[in-house]
Amino acid sequence: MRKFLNSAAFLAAFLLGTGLAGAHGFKVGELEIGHPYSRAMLPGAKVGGGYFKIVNPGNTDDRLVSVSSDRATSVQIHEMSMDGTIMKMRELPQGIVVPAGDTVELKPGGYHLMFMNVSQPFKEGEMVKAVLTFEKAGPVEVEFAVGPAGGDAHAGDAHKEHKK
Ligand SMILES: [Cu+2]
Repeated sequence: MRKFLNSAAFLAAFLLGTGLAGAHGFKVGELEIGHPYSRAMLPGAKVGGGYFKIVNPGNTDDRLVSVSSDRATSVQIHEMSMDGTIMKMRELPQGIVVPAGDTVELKPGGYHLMFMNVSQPFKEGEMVKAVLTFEKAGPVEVEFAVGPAGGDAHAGDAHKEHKK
């Protein structure tokens, strides 16, 4: 089953990856994972972010429960939000619910993944593999397209607290 899912994801990546730069997607069960991407990490940086869209056209809620990657010792699911003027980050141990008929977006400033203790910093232009596991739809291997080092809060101060 896992093997089938992986090859299906690979095929989807191949078919969709040949279009517009970065416009790639993956499917698992009824869920569609749109354009996973990350940013190039600065030398010495230990954490990398991960972003994508999850579309759930089905009739049942699902939940992103865990993520793993051989590029990181662990991958955490985080939420970033403004508390007044202070940017706050917290890990979501329960993951992220993807309601039936809805779309959830992981993006800078909101929900995101954190690749922890990355030993080989992500470089622009490479693809970083990770496995997303959903409560109902199961696991799916996806690839994060690494773009330029961004000026968003991820690359900078907001993530210093993650390095402890
Ligand atoms: Cu974070």
